[in-house]
Amino acid sequence: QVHASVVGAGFDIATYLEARKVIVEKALDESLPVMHENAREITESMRYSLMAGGKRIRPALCLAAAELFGGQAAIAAAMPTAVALEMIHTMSLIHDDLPAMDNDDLRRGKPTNHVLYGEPLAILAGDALLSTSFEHVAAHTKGVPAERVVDVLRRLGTCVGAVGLAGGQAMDIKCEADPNVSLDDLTWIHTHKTAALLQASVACGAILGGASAADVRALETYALKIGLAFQVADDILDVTATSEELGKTAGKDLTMDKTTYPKLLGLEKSKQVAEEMIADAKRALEPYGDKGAALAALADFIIGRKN
Ligand code: GRG
Repeated sequence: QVHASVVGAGFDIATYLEARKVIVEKALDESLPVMHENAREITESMRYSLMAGGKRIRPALCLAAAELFGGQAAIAAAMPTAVALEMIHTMSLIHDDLPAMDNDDLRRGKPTNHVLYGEPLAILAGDALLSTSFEHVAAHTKGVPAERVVDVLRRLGTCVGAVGLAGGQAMDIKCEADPNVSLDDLTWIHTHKTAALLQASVACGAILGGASAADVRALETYALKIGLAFQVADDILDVTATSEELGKTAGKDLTMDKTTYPKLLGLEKSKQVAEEMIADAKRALEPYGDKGAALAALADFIIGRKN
């Protein structure tokens, strides 16, 4: 039903995301002024990764959730949080690319932060982006009751911590090359490493738009499912992209030690699981009818994306 209403309304997700990207990138660009000459290099390093492209999915989720409950007016109220979410995401990517973690030289087709600025500055730029995210919400959120802003700050903190991004990454590292990783372990990693920030994105947007606690929970269910689907789709893409390149049936993830959904369930079953997760996500939006169109379209986009 929700899906049909999106299509029926001629909702074009690419146009929608591009329009959101424009207003989000303007806010991101304004969020990091050079505050002191001695801080020029670290600020440039932060800005380099923050402005290096990306789909801006987390801000889009946050703004869509805010608009669902608070209308157009809520977009301005949620923008500082949308910026903060992208700062947190960027921090996680900078740290994920470090030699101590994934040791990647390229991100979004560009040199990674530590390749350009050196490892010490990349670590510090990540730390500074994380702390600036909280500062940005506290300093710039306008027209929202203080207890809602505190709730947002608490949720941002939780989603980065030991039962969020950091914990998910720690478990991922622990499970790397472990041949006995279970589907439950994998789901725990995906839930914390990926879904937690997506859940915080919609929950914070909803809270800033004036949503009730029950509405926030419904949107968290939606975001958990799209986060899990996102990760399964990613694993599938890894396999299929490599298969096409190599002209073989088995891709790199099926031959590597790392446990993935396709490795545990096979490609077809994994595709089915991802589709079921997206259906579950959209089911959580059913109470909102046409108003949930943007979030429903974002769910489809996540599983259908090609990059
Ligand atoms: C330092 C406190 C602290 C935490 C960081 C490194 C780390 C701990 C966590 C890693 C988190 C991570 C890299 C998760 C993967 C998330 C993911 C799905 C990234 C891809 O997101 P997209 O597709 O990327 O939205 P773009 O490029 O579009 O922004």
